[in-house]
Amino acid sequence: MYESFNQAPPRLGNQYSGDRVLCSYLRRTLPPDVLEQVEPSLQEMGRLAGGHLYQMQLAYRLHEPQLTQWDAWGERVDRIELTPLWQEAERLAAESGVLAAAYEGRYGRFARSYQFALACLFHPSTDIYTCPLAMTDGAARTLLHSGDRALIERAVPHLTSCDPRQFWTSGQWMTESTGGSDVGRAETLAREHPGGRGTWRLYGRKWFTSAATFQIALLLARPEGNVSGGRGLALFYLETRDESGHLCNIRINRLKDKLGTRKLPAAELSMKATSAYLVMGASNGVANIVPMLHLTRTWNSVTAAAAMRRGLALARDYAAKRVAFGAPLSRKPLHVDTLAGLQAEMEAAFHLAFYLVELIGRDETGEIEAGDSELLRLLTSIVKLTTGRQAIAVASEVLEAFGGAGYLEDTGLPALLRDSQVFPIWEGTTNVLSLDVMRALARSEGLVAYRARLDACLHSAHDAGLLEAARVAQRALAHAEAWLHEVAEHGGPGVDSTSEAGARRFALTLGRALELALLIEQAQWSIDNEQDGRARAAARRFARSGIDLILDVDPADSLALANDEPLPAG
Ligand code: MFK
Repeated sequence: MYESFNQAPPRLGNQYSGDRVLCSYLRRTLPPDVLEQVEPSLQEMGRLAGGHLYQMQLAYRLHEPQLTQWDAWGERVDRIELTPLWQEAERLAAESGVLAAAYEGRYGRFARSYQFALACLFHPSTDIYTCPLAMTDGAARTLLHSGDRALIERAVPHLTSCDPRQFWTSGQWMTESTGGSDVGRAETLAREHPGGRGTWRLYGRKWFTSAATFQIALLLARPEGNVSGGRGLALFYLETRDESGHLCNIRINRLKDKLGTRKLPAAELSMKATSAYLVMGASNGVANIVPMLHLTRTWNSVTAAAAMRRGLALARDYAAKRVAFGAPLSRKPLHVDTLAGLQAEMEAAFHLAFYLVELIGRDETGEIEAGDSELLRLLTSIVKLTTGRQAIAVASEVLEAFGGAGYLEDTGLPALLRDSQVFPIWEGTTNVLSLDVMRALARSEGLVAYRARLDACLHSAHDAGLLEAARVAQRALAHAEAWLHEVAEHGGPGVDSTSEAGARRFALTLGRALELALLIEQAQWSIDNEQDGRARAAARRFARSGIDLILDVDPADSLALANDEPLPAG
């Protein structure tokens, strides 16, 4: 029988040692003794990510979590069966210390860089098991920040345990059907339990929670009689299950039927007289959950970069082996040009996300200056919104780089795009975070520290091949500052309709300009210390990829276009 041609599929090698960007960044930023100590575990995670875990991902592609609500005899059970890869990831996450690395205090301010390097390797091969890890990290940090000794002693050792039998994950329950963004409209009611020694009873429905594998949750509810809005909400802690593993007065209504992240059992659930404890008082819940949001948004940023990196690793391997029109794609100028643009986006996103991680490391060890604290608050939103948009653009192009194979489910490739679509949506949409940036700037000097950091990166560059790229970053920031000055003059402090309409372009410009500056800093270091020009190539390419996105837009045009309202031609 005639044997037709079969294309060899893309393969992955060790995802740590094969990652020039991550390895070079860690060589630049970690003290050599720290790098020496952490490298074996990064090698091991890289080996698993490119091997066993990736193979499982492909083998169990069709498995999805199953919710069983009733047993055969009519008992409500709400049992979730996880996919085989999630079961494996749960064990591996604990044993390899993807969370514990940030809490065991071994590497001081570098602990966060190590932790997120592990997460970067772990994420693309574990079907978004990083969702419960992000929530758990956020919960541990929020509880530690609360200073509530009883809750800290009860929960934090579990949340940061390396023993899978002791390890707990946390949920984050904020979103209700009244709003995923306007959280202050939440309807969940809290009643103090008379004689209950500080226990409360919660009543309500959470429309979208993180992975329903949690042993605890941090959530928002409104103590009876409190004012409306975010100030009237309070932050609560609850344990979801009793000793025998049954949910306590919580019903899982359904698992959410999502576009992507389908292995992640995100749930809608109802609470009826569910026991909970206040964290940090009976009001200001939105403000009190902010430490959790900051960490989950950081996870979002790092994993967006990691997802881009995975897509590129596959596309690059494929380009080397796929022959079309007489040559491998890796030798075709237009294909090369396309992949080069994607690589530059990914490297930019990586350095921005890891700069945020560095700031967190310094903040948690008390080694941060006041200006950088304000920068950290500002950047959390900027980095999340910038990397989220990049992840979708890169994933979409990666699929196209495979031609028709990128559109076929059994290659495993379409999931890259579906899973990336979530990055700009959950944990704050691009627009909501852009408005957060405007609010933060109205109250703080974050932009001063931002400029100082950008200038420091650019001043480090002396290679002639980087100077034009440095000028692009400078010009973008100058334009952003001028725009901010103009809208402040026009509308006063705070967010008015002009600044609101332009907030997204402004925030993305700040994100992309700092990405470019950080890339230039890395490039200069890599030229000086590794005699490697690839980061410089990334900086030069990224500088030509639309850094300054600020435009003059007529609001009347926007109203006419968005709402199809009449617009006189005169
Ligand atoms: C791999 C990663 C996996 C991730 C998996 C996720 C699965 C889970 C699915 C979800 O749960 S997604 C839902 C996530 N939801 C959000 O992220 C909420 C998005 N909305 C916002 O962020 C709104 O801006 C916000 C809810 C905060 C607005 O609410 P309010 O009630 O209008 O609050 P307001 O007045 O802006 O802020 C209240 C206080 O919090 C203020 O402080 P003060 O009371 O001291 O004045 C604010 O300054 C402070 N605050 C708000 N945002 C802050 C902040 N402080 C610091 N940083 C921020 N970002």
